[in-house]
Amino acid sequence: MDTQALSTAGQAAALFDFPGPVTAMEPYGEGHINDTYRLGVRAGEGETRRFILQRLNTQVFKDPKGLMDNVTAVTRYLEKAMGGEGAPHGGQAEILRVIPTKAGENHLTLPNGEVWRAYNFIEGGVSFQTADDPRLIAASAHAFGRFARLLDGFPAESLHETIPKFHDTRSRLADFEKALAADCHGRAAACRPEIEFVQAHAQDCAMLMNLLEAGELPARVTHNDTKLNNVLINPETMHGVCVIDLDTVMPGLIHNDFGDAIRTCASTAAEDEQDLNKVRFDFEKYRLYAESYLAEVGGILRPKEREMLPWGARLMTLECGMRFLTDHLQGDVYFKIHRPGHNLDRARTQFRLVTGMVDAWAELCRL
Ligand code: ADP
Ligand code: GN1
Ligand code: MG
Repeated sequence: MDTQALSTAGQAAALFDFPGPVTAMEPYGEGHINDTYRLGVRAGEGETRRFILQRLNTQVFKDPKGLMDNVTAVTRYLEKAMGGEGAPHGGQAEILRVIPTKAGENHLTLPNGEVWRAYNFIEGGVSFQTADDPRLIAASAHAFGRFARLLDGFPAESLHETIPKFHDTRSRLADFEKALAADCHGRAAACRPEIEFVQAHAQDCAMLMNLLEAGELPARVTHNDTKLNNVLINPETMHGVCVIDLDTVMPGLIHNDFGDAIRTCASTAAEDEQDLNKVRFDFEKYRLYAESYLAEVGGILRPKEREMLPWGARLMTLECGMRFLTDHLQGDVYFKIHRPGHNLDRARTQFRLVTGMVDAWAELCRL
C-alpha cells in the first residue's frame, strides 16, 4: 500500500466531522476515477461506524466546488423525495449523505491542493462488477429508474456541468480522432481493427445530440455513470440499496443513463474481459433491464424518448469503447489501469457489445 497516499488520507480524515476518532482506514472499491477509502470510526463506547473518504480526481473534475454543491443539493432533494415513498421493492432505502468538514464545508482542500470528501458508508449493499444474476439487472434498473423519477422535479438548470460535453458522442469522436492523429505513444499500429471499428460507426455518433439540439429530446437530471457497480445491492435480498457515484449528475439525456447501464447489465462478461469469446450482448438481459427501467420511468418519458432508447444503448457503448481506445492511444492518462493494454481490452469488449446490438437491432427496436 502507498504509505504516502495513506498519510494524506489520514490528514484529510482528521478534518472531517466524524462522530469520533478514525481507528481504521483501507483502500476500497473498484472505481476507475477517484481514490476511495473505507474508514472505521469509534462512535461511542464499543461502537464502530464506517464511512467513505474519497480523494476527488481533480484532473477529471476541474470544478470540485461546483461538483460538491451538485452532490449536496441532489442528496438533500432525494432524501426529501424518498421520505414520502418508503422502501422500494421491499428493499432497504439508504441515502447517501455528505459528511461535512469540521469547518462546515462539503469538501476539503488540503494545502497540497488535494480535494477530499466524505460520505456515510452504505451498509447492507455491495458493488457487483458483472450482472451474472438476473436479479442484479432488475435491482439496478429499478434503482436508477427510481433515481431519474425522483429527480424529475429537480431544477436541472441549477446544476453545474461537472465535465463539459461528457456524453456528447460527437465530441468524444473528435477527441478520438485527435488522439489517433497524434498517436503519441506509437500504439495505433497495434490496434487497427479497433480504430477501423470506430471509423465504421462514426456517422452514428451525432444521432442523439442532433435530436437534443432540435428539441425533439429533452434534457433531464441524469446520473450519467450508471454502470452496475455504481448501485449498491443487498446480496441477500438482491434489492437495490442505494445509487452512488453522483459526480456526473447533470442535465443530460435519459438515453445516457439507460445506455450506460446496458453496457454492463446486458453483457455476459466483465468490462475488461480479455477472452472475447466470453463477451456477448444478451438480448434477454437487455429486455429485463428495459422492462424494469420503464416500470419506474415509463410515466415520465415522451414517446420519442422511449423510441430512441435502443440508440442510447448502442451509442453509450460505442462512446465508452471510444473513450477507452482514446485513453489507450494517449498513454492511459484518464482511467485507472491495472495491467498494460487494460484500456484496449476494455475498448474491445465494448465494440463486441455494439456488434451484438447491431445484429439484434430489429429486436431491440421492436421491444
Ligand atoms: P469512482 O468515481 O472512482 O468510481 P465511486 O464513488 O463509484 O468512485 O466509489 C468507488 C467504489 O467505492 C464504489 O463502486 C463502491 O463499491 C464503493 N463506495 C463508494 N461510495 C460508497 C458508500 N457511500 N458506501 C459504500 N460503498 C461505497
Ligand atoms: C468511469 O467512476 P467510475 O469508475 O464509476 C467513468 C465512466 C465510464 C466508466 C467505465 C467520471 O466510471 O464515465 O463509463 O468509468 N467516469 C468518469 O467503466 O469518467
Ligand atoms: Mg464509480
